[in-house]
Amino acid sequence: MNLEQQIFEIYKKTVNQCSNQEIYSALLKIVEEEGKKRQEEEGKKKVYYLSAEFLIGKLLSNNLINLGIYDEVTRVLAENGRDICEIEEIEPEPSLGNGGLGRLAACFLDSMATLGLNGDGIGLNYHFGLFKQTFKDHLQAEDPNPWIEPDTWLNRTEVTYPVTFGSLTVRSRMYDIGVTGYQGRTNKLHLFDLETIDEELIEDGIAFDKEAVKKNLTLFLYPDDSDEAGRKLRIYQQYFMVSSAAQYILDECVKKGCRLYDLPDYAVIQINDTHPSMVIPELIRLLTLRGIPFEKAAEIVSRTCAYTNHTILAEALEKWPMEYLEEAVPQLVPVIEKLDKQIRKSYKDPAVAIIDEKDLVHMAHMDIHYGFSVNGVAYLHTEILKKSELKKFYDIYPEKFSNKTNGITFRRWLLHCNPRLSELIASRIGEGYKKDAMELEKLAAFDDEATLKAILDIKKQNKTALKKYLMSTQETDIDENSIYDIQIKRLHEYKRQQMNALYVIHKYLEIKRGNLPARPVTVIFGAKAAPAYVIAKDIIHLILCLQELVNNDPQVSPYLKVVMVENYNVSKAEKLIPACDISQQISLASKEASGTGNMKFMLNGAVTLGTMDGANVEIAELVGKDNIYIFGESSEKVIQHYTKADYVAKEYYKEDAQIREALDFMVGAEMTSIGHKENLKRLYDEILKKDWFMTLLDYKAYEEARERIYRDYEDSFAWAKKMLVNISKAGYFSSDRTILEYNRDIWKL
Ligand code: 26Q
Repeated sequence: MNLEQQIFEIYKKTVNQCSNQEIYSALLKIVEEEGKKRQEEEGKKKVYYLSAEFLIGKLLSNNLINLGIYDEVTRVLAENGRDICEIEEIEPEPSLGNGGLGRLAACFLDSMATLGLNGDGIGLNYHFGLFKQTFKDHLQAEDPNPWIEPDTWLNRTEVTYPVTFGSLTVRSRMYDIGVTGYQGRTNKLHLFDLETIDEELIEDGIAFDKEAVKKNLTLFLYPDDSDEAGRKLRIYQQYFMVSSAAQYILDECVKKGCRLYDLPDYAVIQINDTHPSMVIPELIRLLTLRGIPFEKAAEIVSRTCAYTNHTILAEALEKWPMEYLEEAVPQLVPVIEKLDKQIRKSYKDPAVAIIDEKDLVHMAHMDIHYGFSVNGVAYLHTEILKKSELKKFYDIYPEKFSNKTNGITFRRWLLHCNPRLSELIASRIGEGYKKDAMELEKLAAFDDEATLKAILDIKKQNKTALKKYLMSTQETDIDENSIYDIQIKRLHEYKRQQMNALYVIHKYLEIKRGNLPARPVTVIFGAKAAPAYVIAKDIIHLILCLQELVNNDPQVSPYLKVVMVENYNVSKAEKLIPACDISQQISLASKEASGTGNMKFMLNGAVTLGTMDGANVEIAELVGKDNIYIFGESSEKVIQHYTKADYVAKEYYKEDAQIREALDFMVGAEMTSIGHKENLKRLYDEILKKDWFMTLLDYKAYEEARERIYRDYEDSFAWAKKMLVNISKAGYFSSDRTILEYNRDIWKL
């Protein structure tokens, strides 16, 4: 590949005569061409990763890295006085996911292609990704987030299908994005779009007519489910996705010579949480239409589908009223009823039925009965599924259950986002770790002064880069000599950003009293709240008020700063993570299925302050207790509190003066003069009177652990050793390992 020559062929001018947009456009074409050369022969069997979300992030640099041409492109651009970063800025970020589950799907696609596995993703081509977040009057506001432009990674295909909703039939069209593995093959992400989509439907902000199904199906990443119209639209979207997917999969298999009876030899469908679960009845329906008897069809589909569970939060487990299904997808109703009848015949316990007494369809139950595999996403999560949440199913089908601890792609989350660290690692242990992440273990031996100093140095450079970035993007000045203490993730009460904020209040008051920290601290948050999630939005309000109070107090701001990053997304994560000293992973034990941010931080040399929850448990096991700061009640204790219903937040408030002081401060004069009394008081009441996610239960232990980690940070070589251990033990969390396990135990390609 000669970039200069290719650019000349396209534009008849030299690189330095081109605009950034022209260079971006040319690189897009070059990547597509190079990628196509790696489209390998299709094997007989293929995995179809079905997901309502693929949070792929920007693709340019990642693709250049995976194709092995990043360095060359960067060099040629530099020779022409251009910076690859400026070109990267042009690409809009496709935010086709909400958070962890969508990002995991993207990492998995990268690993499948890297490992040379025949595996495609199938999802929806949302015209607007997750809303763009802005802050107005210390509150979150939401704006549409378009990403499809004339220069795009999307390729329109000629594949189209009819999708029927009762008396309405619409047409779907497939768009493809190439997925290029690192020194691997090119697979595809198929995104189905509605042919009759109408962007004019959008009203103020992110509002739109939710009933105009014929025009809106793929307009937005699924909207909040706070009202009936929204929930129904979600069913329409899901069925649109799975019906298109099922037709495509059957077509593709038949083309390869598959007799439909042999479907499981040609296809394995991984169902990413319950959002695509209707693929099961839809496939059964399609097979019966092609002449296969119902029972046989159900059996074929059961050997083709596998289900991944990503949550044990009751409110996230999808249960659809039969009435909605009758309206949206009447053709599936008799199928689901027959499946339910079969199950009720075999198992008397109504708790494992598909349709419950309230006429709600339990999507997960259908997946477990009519799929051949069920997996959780971290050791602890899978254990909780087996022992409590899905115990009744585990008793019936122990052989179906397994754990697949999540992972992250090291191409994006190390090579791309932290080139300085990747280079240092390569200088010590060679390039092998890029393909075999477990080789990172070799790094542990390099605890010499020069290496430790280099690790600290790189962290400092990344912190300075973040400082500049925050200065230029949101005019916030932070101190690169302070500790960067970061919590970035979706806003949810179980993730307990409110606990972090309470600590900030405590620290603020301590500094006011003259108890100054040994070193300044910068507390950074990034989080979007679901538009209809009132308390989550109140927590954002609290943080924004604290940001204003703390940063503008000349007595405090030299020692403590609060930064709420606006519109936190994948691109911002790539800048924040390499600069982080302390990674906050403080969910209430038992609630975070895995977490994947925790893995990204450790890989980039941050030390975790966290609870024994999700994959933190495995991180702790790997790095040992000296290299992680664990606090808080265990998942067993927490589950016990729920069972006995014996947790009373107010008791902690009554018994502890510090908790009382911090909580009361939330609604005191300083805060209410900045923010809205109504929001602050609502949050105050929520924590004091309900606190469903037990903030106050762990608060004291949290504060103690946080003081301890700050103290330990001061011994910089001891700290650098902790960083080194974290990096060298991160290999286990490569999504390559996760995907190899999926393939070994479930897909068997
Ligand atoms: C359900 C019903 C109605 C509307 C929306 C939803 C809904 C939407 C998104 C339910 C769940 C999600 C997303 C869940 C998610 O991201 N889970 C995360 O998955 C990660 C990857 O496995 C884990 O690391 C995280 O712990 C888990 O929270």
